Amino acid sequence: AEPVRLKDYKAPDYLIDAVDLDVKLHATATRIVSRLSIRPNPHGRRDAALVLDGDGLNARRITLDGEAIDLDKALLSPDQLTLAAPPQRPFALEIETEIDPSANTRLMGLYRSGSAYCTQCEPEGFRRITYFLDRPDVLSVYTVRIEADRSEAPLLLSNGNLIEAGDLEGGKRHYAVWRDPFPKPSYLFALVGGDLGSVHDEFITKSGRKVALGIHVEHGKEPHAAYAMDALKRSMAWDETAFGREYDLDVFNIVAVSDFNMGAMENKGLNIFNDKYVLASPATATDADYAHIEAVIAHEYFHNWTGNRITCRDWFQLCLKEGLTVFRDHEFSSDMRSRAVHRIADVRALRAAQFPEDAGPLAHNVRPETYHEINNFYTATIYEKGAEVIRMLKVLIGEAAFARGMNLYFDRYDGTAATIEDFISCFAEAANRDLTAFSRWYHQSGTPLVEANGAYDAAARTFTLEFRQFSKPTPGQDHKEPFVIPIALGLVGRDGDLPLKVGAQNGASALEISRAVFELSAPSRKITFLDVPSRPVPSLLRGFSAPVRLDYPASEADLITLIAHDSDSFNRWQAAQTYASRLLLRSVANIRAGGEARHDQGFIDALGVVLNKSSDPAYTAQMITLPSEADIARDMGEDVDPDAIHAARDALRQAIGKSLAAGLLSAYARHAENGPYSPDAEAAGRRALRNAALDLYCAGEPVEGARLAARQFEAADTMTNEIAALGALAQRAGSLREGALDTFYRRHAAEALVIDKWFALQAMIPETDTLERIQKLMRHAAFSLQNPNRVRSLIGAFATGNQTRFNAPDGSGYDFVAGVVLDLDQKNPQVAARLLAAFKSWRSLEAKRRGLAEAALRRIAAEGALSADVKDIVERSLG
Ligand code: BAL
Ligand code: ZN
Repeated sequence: AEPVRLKDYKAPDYLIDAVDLDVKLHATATRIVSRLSIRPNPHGRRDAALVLDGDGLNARRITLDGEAIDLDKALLSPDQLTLAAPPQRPFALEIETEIDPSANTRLMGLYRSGSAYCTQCEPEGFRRITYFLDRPDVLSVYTVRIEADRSEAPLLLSNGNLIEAGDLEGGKRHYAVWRDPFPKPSYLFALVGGDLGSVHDEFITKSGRKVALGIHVEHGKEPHAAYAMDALKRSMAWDETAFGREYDLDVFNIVAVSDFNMGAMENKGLNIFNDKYVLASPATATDADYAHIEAVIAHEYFHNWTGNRITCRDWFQLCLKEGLTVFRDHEFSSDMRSRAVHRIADVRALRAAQFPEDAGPLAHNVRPETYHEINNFYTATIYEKGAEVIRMLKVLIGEAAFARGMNLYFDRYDGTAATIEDFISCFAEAANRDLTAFSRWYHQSGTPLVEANGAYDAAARTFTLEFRQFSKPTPGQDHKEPFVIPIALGLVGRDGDLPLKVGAQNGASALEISRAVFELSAPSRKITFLDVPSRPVPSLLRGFSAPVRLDYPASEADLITLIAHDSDSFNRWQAAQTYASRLLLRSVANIRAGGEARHDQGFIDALGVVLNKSSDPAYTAQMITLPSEADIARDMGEDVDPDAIHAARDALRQAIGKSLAAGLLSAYARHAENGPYSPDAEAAGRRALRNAALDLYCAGEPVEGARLAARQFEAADTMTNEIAALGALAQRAGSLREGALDTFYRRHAAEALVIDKWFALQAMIPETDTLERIQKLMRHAAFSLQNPNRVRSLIGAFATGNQTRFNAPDGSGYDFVAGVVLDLDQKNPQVAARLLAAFKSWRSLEAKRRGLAEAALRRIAAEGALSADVKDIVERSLG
């Protein structure tokens, strides 16, 4: 099929001002009557046919202004309803469809999760409920009447405010009518019916309006929704102060379901969540889970303005709402927690997920120009890189202009379906600056490489930095224009940061720089700093000021200086990572040449100093956590041998663990729980450091370490400490590990989300019999290929978190994942395609593995009946 192209965008020929839905819920035969108030779009083509989208639908009845339409004449198919010559005036179209929610395994449209009914309509799920102009630039006011058996679905929810409810058939059945006064695209429609437990609270907005808050979860899980409710209220308050955005309806509901393709969905006034991002208790959720819940609750809430009030003109603009909303949720989490630690975590995540995407066959623009299957564009590039681009924009134009630009955007585009150009124009106006070149970040894919060199001239007391940027070709883009790259920097001397002076233009005297951000917008740029008393160590790309790869030939002594003295906390961490990565790359080369891993006592001692000084445990935990195996693979870029990487990293972990055993034990002891449980950043940071110390100690002192881990495992009363201990025990094969795994299962068998951790931990064991273990676990009663969380925990964790076994030298890992993808494609193409994307770095592997991975991809491509989702990923992967 032909791809959808941005350049072909045309305004819709018809608009739908109002939608009245009448939904009679039934497990296998739900009836939907949809009454549409349609009129020709003055900006569309006159006399055009009206083509409504469908997906697997069957209309039972259609009327136009009350007159029945002959179904044969209506050019009806499961995927389309066409009126060849609709009236060129406002008219009413009524369509009745019947769908089977129980048979909906794609979890798109109306489906069942457990006994509840729920919907997912983004991006193109509404067309699986009724025929519609299912595109984001058609905005309608919805009134929704839902009817159901009271016993099956006492709770009936839709978007907006409840305007009527009542009993039918003497209370056996009942109904509710919801009306959402804000015009919205169909992808934001939602409906829930079910028997759920509810938690209620309220929020008073800054202008004094009372909002009723509800979180609806499986019965018995109500106490586990308390943290999500708290996060919601903090999100609402923060958006008022940080962005001036107030909530606009009388109610805000969140429903948690256990079968969900995504993390959550921002439907207007009725967010539907994967229960993983709602439910938490100290005994079932880790500190990381709490942080994710806080972030996702905030993210979906923030969409109310960035996504819902201002939506996307078309799906090419997806980053308009996603990049911006991720930027907003990062800011929120940074304000709620430690900004420094948060930045490190965000950059780790960006590099882990987005950099490989941008370096491989699935690379695409932050604002794509074509797609075959939009489901496949909910990517790290749209979300995380999209957020980084906005962060860069803020660095470039400054906080004040950025805030003015945001306000302009909210004022000017409220109630519309906008584009990236609309968004950028607000900042260009607010900053009075041409942002055309900056916008290349939206139009060019790939991660630029910035090479930097420094030269100190002792006689002239100058230090000259030279930057060059390079961009490799990416799919469909052979040549790239230079990016505008903000480089925040400092010069670190013996006593900390040196003042920065550069020569001013036109013979004027030297200028002291207060805002040390330099723009690299040409292929290269040279900067000379004046009055530099001694050779400084440059600290470049502070705070990770741009999503680029930086290559600066710092000496190891320079890196040690930065680790100890850089005023920028991100770059202190980065220096340690860079040092470790260099050591590991050298070890990998040695191991592949038949030699040994390399050690470097200087690096280990530097970590030892960090560990002992530790005034900020969360930050120290980040400092002592080595780059992951995937990080090293990415730094290599080509000819990757995952076994050599694993061996090198393991050896370094052992060396650190042995050498710093005493310091690790002492950090472990100093950071024991010191009060009642709290999920806050401070308490979580102590646990993070303690568990990072345990992990390294176990690597260095396996016998003593296992004893310590076993004690922690027995005594743990929080999931954070329990799973960390289990992870440490899982490092070594044997009865201790298997016993602990059994105990863990027995303790938590009733909690599916905890059993997901049990699946994931086992899937990531880097041993040859792991694949066999996974195949056995797939037959476990707790596993189901129908449930996306189970699939991601067991198969997804293997494909993305087990570098050595997914990339097993005999190709067994590739074959296994390919097989699961094909099975899953029959049920849930979206999740299958997501799993298949684990192959995205196959071209960077060493030759033998590359051949095996390609063969597995070719086998998938050769299958006759692939979904559009899987077909798109496999074709682009091989392209
Ligand atoms: N809009 C899809 C889920 C999310 O990004 O919030
Ligand atoms: Zn989002």
